[in-house]
Amino acid sequence: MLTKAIVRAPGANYAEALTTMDLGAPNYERALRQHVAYCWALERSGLRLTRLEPDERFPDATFVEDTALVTNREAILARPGAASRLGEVESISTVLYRVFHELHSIREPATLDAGDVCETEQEGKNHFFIGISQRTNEEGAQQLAKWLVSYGFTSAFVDIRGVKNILHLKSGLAYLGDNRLVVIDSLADRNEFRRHDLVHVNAGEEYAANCVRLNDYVLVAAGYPNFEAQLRKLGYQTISLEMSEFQKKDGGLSCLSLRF
Ligand code: CIR
Repeated sequence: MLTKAIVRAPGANYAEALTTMDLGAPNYERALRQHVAYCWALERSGLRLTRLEPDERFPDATFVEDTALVTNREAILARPGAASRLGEVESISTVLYRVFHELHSIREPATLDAGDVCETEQEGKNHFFIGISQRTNEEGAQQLAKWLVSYGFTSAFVDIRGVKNILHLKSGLAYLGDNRLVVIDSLADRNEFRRHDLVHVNAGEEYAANCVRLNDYVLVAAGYPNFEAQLRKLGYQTISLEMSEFQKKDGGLSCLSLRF
């Protein structure tokens, strides 16, 4: 059961956030409205929110997920692979210190964006897929795996450097619970996922793969009716949310919160 989330609304200079997309400049007012709806969905799913102030020193700071990995034992501070995002970790650590006695950190020369980490279960135990990407290097994946072992968890690496159109592992992968992994076609044949039941995302709906299971609900991006219908058929209650202004900056539903 998830009970808490940390969120941060985008700042006025959100348009300066990093992107690999060619979808135009975000509309700030619309981004704020979409963020309000997102927060409402988290609350409806039973989470109590810690809302951080927008931070204009870091135009990407609304994507709080990348700054830390929070597990049900301990939290690990990430070390973002984009230099402009490194400073985002400090304010998140202040909040997490209030909850966890001890925080571990990914250390230089390692880099790790927590958007590259997908928590699942395997044989009843916490199991983590760690993406090696443009943002997370091998050293980062290895440092994280060591911390996870020390908590009694297992992990596997998934190299996504050759996969087009995804920034992070979770841009193309999500865990629904019930041993089910949502996966885009270009990741579906990875050996690492063989023990899971795969829910395939249709071609053209890849953005929808970044969905978030929260207690009794699954948050999905609006505009992907086939995928949403597929989830409903599997018995999930969905909440669909407009995400256009975050998609313009490579962001998805999971990126906008840290949930625990
Ligand atoms: C970035 O390039 O870092 C941000 N514009 C997007 C981060 C998305 N985060 C995520 O997928 N966890």
